[in-house]
Amino acid sequence: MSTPNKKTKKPLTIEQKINRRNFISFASFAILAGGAYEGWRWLYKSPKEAAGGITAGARKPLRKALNKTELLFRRVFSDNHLVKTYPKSMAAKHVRVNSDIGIEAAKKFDPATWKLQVKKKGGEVLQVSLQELMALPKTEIIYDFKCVEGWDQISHWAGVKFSDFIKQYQLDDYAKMEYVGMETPDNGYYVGLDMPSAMHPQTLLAYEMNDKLLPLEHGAPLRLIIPVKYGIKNLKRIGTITFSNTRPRDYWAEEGYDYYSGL
Ligand SMILES: Nc1nc2c(c(=O)[nH]1)N[C@H]1C(S)=C(S)[C@@H](COP(=O)(O)O)O[C@H]1N2
Ligand SMILES: [Mo]
Repeated sequence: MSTPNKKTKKPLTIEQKINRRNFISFASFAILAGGAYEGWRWLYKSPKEAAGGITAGARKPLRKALNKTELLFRRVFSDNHLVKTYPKSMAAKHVRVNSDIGIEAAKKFDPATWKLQVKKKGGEVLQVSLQELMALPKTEIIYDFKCVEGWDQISHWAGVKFSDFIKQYQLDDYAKMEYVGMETPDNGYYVGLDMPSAMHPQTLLAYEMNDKLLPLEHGAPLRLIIPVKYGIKNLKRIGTITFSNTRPRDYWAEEGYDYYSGL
């Protein structure tokens, strides 16, 4: 028996094939472009982070992505991943002075009366003099210091490992918290650090540069040297240290820079 209703399918001509392919690629392009545009609009319309927060300026979904990346980096590069070091002969003799927020030359500062203030629980403040710090085991480092503005320089620093300082002053319980905050004595410049980076074996409370006590413009009498981070986190002239489970305030993160600022 024949099936007369069934349509016979003629093979497509070359021209029809080309038209069909053109149509498919245009349609795919239109869908993708539309998707990209909608995605951009979604991001653009999504709320910004609250002003005056710890971080600022980014759209919330972007910050979420940044925070996820940070977590990944913190897991991968935790603890004993060491920053490359160099021989002393390669250290710069003339060390660049970058910026002086919180340590302006015009402000009066007397290193002789300075003491490091460590804020403990219940309002207790541990005060440590430079002489006391210098009596602790000394550690040196020569590494490539990097500023987010694009320059880098091999420089030579010495002081007390932050982790040694924690041990010597029995601050181990504080080091179990998530963050450390450091501020200049005038509170003009301040940084927040995740505890694994602060406790990293190359992080120093430095009082020397090129075998001499720190010059004022490099943060005398004590600065932070944290080689796993960009320059912005290497606070010059530490006045106070705090510990917390929430992010301490951070000068450049408030301006939209990455809070973690890891290398
Ligand atoms: N108190 C204070 N610390 C600071 C800064 C600052 O402006 N004030 N600038 C930071 C930045 S952006 C960099 S790159 C380094 C530069 O350190 P240097 O001047 O010793 O080279 O210090 C960091 N620590
Ligand atoms: Mo910097």
